[in-house]
Amino acid sequence: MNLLEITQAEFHKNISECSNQEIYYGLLKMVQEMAQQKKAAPAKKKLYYISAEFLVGKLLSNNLINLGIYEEVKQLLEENGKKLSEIEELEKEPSLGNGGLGRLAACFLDSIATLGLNGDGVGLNYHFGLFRQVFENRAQAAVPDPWITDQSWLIKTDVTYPITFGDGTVTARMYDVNVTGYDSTTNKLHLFDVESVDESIVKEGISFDKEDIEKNLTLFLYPDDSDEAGRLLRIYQQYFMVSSAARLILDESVAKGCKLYDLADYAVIQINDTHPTMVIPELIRLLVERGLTMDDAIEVVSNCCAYTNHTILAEALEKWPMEYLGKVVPQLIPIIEVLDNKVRRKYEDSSLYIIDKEERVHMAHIDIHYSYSVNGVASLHTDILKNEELNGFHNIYPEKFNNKTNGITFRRWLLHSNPQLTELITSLIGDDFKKDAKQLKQLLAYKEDKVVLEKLLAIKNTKKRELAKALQEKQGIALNADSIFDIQIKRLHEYKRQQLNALYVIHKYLEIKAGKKPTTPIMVIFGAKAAPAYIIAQDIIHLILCLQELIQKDPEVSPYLNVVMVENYNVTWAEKLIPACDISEQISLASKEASGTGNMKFMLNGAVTLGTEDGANVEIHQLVEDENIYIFGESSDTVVKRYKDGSYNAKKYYEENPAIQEAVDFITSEAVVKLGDKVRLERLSKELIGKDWFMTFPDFDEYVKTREQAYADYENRMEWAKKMLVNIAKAGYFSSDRTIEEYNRDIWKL
Ligand code: 26Q
Repeated sequence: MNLLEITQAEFHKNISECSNQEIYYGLLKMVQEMAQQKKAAPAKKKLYYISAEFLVGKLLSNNLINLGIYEEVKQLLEENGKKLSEIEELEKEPSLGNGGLGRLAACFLDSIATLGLNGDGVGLNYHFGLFRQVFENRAQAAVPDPWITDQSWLIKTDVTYPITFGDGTVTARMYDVNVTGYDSTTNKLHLFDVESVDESIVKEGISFDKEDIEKNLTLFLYPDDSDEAGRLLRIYQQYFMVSSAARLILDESVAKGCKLYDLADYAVIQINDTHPTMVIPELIRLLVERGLTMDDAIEVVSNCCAYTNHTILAEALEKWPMEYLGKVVPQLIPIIEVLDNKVRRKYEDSSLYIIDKEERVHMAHIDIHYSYSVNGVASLHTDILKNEELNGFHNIYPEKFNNKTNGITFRRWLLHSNPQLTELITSLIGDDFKKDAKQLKQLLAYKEDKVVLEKLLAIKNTKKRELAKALQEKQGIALNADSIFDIQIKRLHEYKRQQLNALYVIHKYLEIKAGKKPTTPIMVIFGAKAAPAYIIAQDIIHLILCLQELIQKDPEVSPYLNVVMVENYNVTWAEKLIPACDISEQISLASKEASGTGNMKFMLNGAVTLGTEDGANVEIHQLVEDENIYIFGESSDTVVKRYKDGSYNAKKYYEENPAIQEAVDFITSEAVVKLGDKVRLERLSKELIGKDWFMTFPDFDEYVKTREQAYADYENRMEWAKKMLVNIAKAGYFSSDRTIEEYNRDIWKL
């Protein structure tokens, strides 16, 4: 049915008579029908991309684009006096992810469907996604963010499984979300849920009774793991997810005629970080239950599974105490012991064991021993895995290790978020780039074309004004759209070093106070949520919010420098922020950011990167070359060495570098303390001087210098526009279509 037929059948109204809500419902229904009709024909071998997070973002526009009817629908609505952009506003964003890993999974689903590959996502149907962030008293407060409404993208299925834990059984039900490919077929995202979840158990903020599993299992995207109940709940969630997935995989494979011995001909499982690792022992358990010997089951499963590592941060590597696993999933204990024993019999090196001396299970070790592929997510990251973090494993399984540099879907991060740029590109090189991102290279032919460069600048200007308007409407903040937009948006984490950016802001503030004024005003924009239990991260948000207010109220400084922290940064905000950006802050401590994917989205939209040689920045640097990127900071080798020999001494930098001292002292100065919370500010300053675990001080001088150079270069608008153009032209490599082609070529072989 077309939209008019739907509105007539459902509401007995013509389109022009419908409310926006009714039109949203009509479009949802229409899209679901069209998507269903494009379901791919079942192929023998299928990919199951299991992930605890799928940060899909709003789906309406994306689906309209992928189904090829965006323009048509937009026009139809206009003819009826309606605006698609206003209807989009009504959709709730499903925030079923924390950040990069979850958004990557969503980009991958788009590319898998676009390439027509037979592959579905499998995850959890959290009733509340990542918390909604509100600022109260210049600090972050977290409130639940329900996203499931009567009219949602979820389709309830008849598929149910009983899932048994140490203390009882729950019923898992599968819900499906259609994943439309661009000008291609439709795949599925399967989200499992328990029917007994009770949203009313949420008390203040996002706290809730963590004991009552039946009521809370899929209530929240994993809660912080700072207490035992929270950690146990996470194990419940993980097992619930992978046990459901394992049954689905076996059911679908057997239905296609699979004899369990040749499961690997029917199913490949991509394990997205260690969160789904229990799928390995669980599948082994189910195969043994169905008659395979333990040894055969282990071999079959190992030939089905591939593991992606997304981090080298020690604190993020999951290690579950045997005691916890024994409580939640006692049925897996004997299997994990067999897996560990096999390793012990073969290797003397205890760093390779699955169960350590303290009786903790190293989830990544299960993955590495019992998968056929282990990949990192950018070339530097994979090198660090091979040569440092997982070196012992690389020595015994060199053939398993491979790199798959991350990518992003251009449908959301260009076509949807920047239609103006999309149109300009199309007018210059046609529209093949939408499916073949390499074609963007053709833009290099326009590097000296003044008319094109002027147009690029004009589009950037438009996107800045659109962002300013949105921030005015949603947060009551007035931006000067003629400023340089310098943006850092990503999870708040010390290794990402928002604190370094904040120290720069202080430095600049003091400079302006002393009479040194920038030529073009600078607008520093932050967007970041911090884990509720991560105190220092909360303190950094507090500092930024204090600086925002301090500067805003200072007429000497605010004409030249401003700081804005976007409230509740999410995918929807990212779609508005990225196209408006001039300078993309990618300033992690070298070696710590596995890849980053925001860096790619910014580049694609004509922002120039200011960054360290970390993650995929390294590859961006190689592609755009020195004159189109601003690189600073110590190398990952130096950083790794500093950690190894424990030679870093923050206090020494603080004492010996007056610029650092001045900036750090300002955090606890009267001007800031008057606005803020003394306890928080003093804790942050003490943390920096006494520890600075992510080594901001050694990079400070060079960061300031490089940032100044970028601002100076910005003044030559034509030269800057060339940098923008080169960045856009070279972004093709970072299409997730390329990444997925490589996964398929090297790992999945669908
Ligand atoms: C672990 C244990 C207990 C509770 C939570 C967690 C946990 C949760 C989320 C550990 C890690 C995550 C998310 C990690 C993540 O988003 N990593 C990012 O992945 C991106 C995609 O590969 C990379 O681009 C980023 O560099 C990386 O930080």
